[in-house]
Amino acid sequence: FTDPHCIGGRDGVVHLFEWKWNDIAAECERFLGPYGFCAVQTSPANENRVVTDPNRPWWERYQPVSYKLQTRSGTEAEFRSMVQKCNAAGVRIYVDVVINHMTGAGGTGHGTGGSSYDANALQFPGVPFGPTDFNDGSNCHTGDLNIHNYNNPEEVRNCRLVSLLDLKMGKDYVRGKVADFLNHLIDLGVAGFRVDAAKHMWPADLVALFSHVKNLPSGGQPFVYQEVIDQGGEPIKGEEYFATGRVTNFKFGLELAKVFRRQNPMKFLSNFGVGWGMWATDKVVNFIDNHDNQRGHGGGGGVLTHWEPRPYKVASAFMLAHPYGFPRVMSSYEYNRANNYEGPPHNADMSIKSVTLSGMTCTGGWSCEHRWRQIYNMVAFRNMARGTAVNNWWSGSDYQIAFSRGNKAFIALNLESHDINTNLQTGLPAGTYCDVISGNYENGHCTGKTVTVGADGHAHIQVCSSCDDPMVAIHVGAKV
Ligand code: AAO
Repeated sequence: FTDPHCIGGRDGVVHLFEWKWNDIAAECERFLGPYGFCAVQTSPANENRVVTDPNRPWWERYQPVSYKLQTRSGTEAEFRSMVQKCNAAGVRIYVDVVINHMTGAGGTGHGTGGSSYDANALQFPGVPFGPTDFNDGSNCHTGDLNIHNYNNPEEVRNCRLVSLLDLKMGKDYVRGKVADFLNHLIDLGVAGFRVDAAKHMWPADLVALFSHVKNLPSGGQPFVYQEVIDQGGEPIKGEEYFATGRVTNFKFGLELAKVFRRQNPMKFLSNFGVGWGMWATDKVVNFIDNHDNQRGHGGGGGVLTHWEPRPYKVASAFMLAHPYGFPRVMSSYEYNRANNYEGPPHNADMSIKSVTLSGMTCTGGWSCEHRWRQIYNMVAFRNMARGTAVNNWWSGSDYQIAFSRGNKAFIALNLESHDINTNLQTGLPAGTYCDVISGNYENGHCTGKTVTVGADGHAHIQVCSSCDDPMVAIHVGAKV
């Protein structure tokens, strides 16, 4: 479950949060394939509750009504076509699967696919699930059936997360319905799953569930990364979930936010990864921010986001330059930060707006961090450096570092108030390289600065201190 099934030496996934399937298909063909992204994480694909108060918040998609593939992102036919087009472009699809629960308690209504639900009577005829398919007072002892105490693992797994009706994953019938859903996605060509709220399910139940999930048509188990918020300080540990895949590494973004906000010296990154008390490289999915913590949900606060572009780009470049773990790039939309429930850019009828482009950048309220040059060029850097270690580590002062990835790539980062202006070992073969932070490498030419590496691998490295992007990055795929 830990193999991301990347095609052709790619590495890393972009979360196209709330994008429509047709837009993702187009993005795979016109951008993600050509620019070397391994995969897309989609928003939940199955039918969810239509929430009207507040009006169509992003979080309605975390309240399943059935496993029909019909949401504001599109129909099953559109989903199928997206997966086919992305696979053909060499880009894998991982789906965010919400399998711990159904809707919030209370109320009746319908879902995005037209199925009815009755959250008072615990009836979800679109699956169907009924009252005996949910945890209740027999194994959740909090009185109101909600989770209050994260220090009690039984409560976290048997009671309701923010009142969401908690499925009895210990029951064969429930596991069967969920396995059918996951197998259907695999039949459509999906290569992996982000398992929402995995912390709220028993690890043994997930083992039992995934024993019913088929292998990919191309061979091997699907890629599975489980959302377990473990920042230390609670009894539930991420490593309890390694039997069924990787775990989302929430320490990663918090630690890098401290470093790139100059609260912890960058030079200490020399042993970043396992040396910082984080899990093994093949057990983690890393990210600077996610759709929750960028807006204060799910352990929010503290992380860097696109709202702070300068340190965010530096942190993202470091994540992509460093070999530790499997990276996830967040691709956001703009929202009123006082209303963190705001859904994606939408039309008057509340349907999601298509992503629009102006040159390389997105318009119409879509932030598209993955189309920022400093980020997509570092995806290419990472692909080129694949399989190499950190070498030639250098730190000039607390907030100036540089390192190479074997003899394939080299990066220097500067958060001091004075420039880096020195001769450094890059590890690279002699030649002139394009700095992919300040420009693009196009048809053998560089639109930005260049760096000349001598026969001994040394180069004069200058990294500005007061500029927008205080870094320089070169790799063997961009030699002029
Ligand atoms: C909505 C409404 C609710 C309503 C509910 C039902 O907002 O008021 O009761 O509907 O009607 C999303 C939204 C929710 C939304 C939900 C359903 O975020 O607001 O509820 O959809 O529409 C926990 C879980 C984690 C979860 C996270 C949000 O463990 O799994 O809460 N994330 C996922 C998704 C998320 C989604 C769901 C799950 C549900 O990514 O988008 O919810 O499908 C501690 C615990 C964490 C816990 C947080 C909760 O974190 O450790 O496990 O996350 O608390 O805040 C420090 C600590 C850190 C701690 C944190 C607390 O940082 O180090 O450990 O403080 O802030």
